[in-house]
Amino acid sequence: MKPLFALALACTALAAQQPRTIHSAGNPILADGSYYSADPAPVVVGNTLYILAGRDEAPPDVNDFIMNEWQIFATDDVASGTWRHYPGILRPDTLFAWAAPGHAYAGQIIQGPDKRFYLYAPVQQANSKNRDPFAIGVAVADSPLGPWKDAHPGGPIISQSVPEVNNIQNIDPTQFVDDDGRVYIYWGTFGQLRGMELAPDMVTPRGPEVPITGLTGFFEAPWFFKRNGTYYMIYAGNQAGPNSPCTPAVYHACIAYGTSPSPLGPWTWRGVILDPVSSTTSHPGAIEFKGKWYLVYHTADAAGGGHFRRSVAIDALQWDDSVAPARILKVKPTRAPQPPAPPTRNIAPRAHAGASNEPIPLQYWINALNDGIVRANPLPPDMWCTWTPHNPATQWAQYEWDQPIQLNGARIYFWADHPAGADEGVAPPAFWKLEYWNGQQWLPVPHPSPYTADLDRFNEVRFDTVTTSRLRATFTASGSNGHNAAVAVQEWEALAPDPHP
Ligand code: FUB
Repeated sequence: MKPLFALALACTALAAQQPRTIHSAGNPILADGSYYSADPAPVVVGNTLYILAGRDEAPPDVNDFIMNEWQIFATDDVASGTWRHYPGILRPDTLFAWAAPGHAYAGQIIQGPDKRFYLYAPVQQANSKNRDPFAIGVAVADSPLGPWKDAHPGGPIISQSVPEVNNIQNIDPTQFVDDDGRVYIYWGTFGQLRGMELAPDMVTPRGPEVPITGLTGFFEAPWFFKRNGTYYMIYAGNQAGPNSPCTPAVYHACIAYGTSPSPLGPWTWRGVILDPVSSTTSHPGAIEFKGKWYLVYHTADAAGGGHFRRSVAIDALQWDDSVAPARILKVKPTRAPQPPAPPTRNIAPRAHAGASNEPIPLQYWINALNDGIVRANPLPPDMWCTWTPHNPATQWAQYEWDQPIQLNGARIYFWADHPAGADEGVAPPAFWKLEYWNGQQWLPVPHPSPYTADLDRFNEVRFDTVTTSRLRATFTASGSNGHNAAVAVQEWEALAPDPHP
């Protein structure tokens, strides 16, 4: 496309189409999988709450952010569940003449001192000479629904080369106009958070880029606001560990927050306000609307959802004003009522899972064993795995129930990135066996059917009924000459003789 024509197209800017009405029964707001939504950013205008969101378009078996456009949800009454949905209102390459298509990542709309609306949008710069082409552009409109036009047509206001040279990925912007009219922007990911003052024109950088520290475990997705004179930054954190208040597995994120007495710090970490959600990424926005505070975030909970097929949710956010600064209470995530689960023989979800390789390497998650989820394209926290640079010849995983239960079968869904027989990476085990605890010792399950270790299906073993409170699966690693592959299990079902509700 000729540059002039592209510029004209961008400046024509887009106004939202007629919305469709959504009657939401609860979270996610749009739950039928018809249109996924991620990275919610709320803004209140008069009687309306608008939520800007990206759109996830990745097929179920693709582990990547395929995000070509933004959308808006709007409501005048959160409790009513009635939302107006404006799908596909904006695309990076129609918004900014200098932007490449795709990568419509997490943006935010705020109202400027001139009462106009400014959209800060992380996009990729076409023809960028930077090592990382992500950049933050600004568009302006008289309504959150547009029509939008580039507020800084010369290019992005932030990239790896403007206004300063930096080496971070310049995404996830959040902005704020303070009571004194001063304007601030914060942005960053992969543990790097920057802050900077902007001029009241909302686009001209006014200060140096300041690294923001003190926000324990900061990973990405900052959201900045002020309440009763205190500055709050909520964000996706990923300090991981078995005893971490944030997340057991490094791929997951909690939403944590910190406070500061001034816009650019110093920041004090204050705690976790949302436990890890069903998608590996978590992304917050907080806002007061009609006297109530809300947290918006995304999950993988919609029909057909996944880590790259996320959907926006909204829940009440509550404050403890008895302390100073006021504390944000932990948000209780809610879901639309679900149909009752059908009776099942699988009683593994009632067990506590343990393994020989505890503490489990932080990229994996022991609770993936019995979470009932098998994904077409799992990420590390979707499985329990034994991988280390030097894999031992045997490892085990174990279930323990509070009460004795009866079992007569088990099913395991393995994951591998190397074929059977490999002596490196993750491969199906050469052999595995089941044992149960009889109160004194481990005994082989009686009369087991043949053990298999195929991929892409459950491997089921049937055995004579035992009464026990512990079941153990021991895996003999694939390998040769003292070199072993690791074992990974996405799901391990423990089967009772009869289905239970
Ligand atoms: O949607 C793409 C990325 O995922 C966002 O930039 C991050 O905050 C995470 O939500």
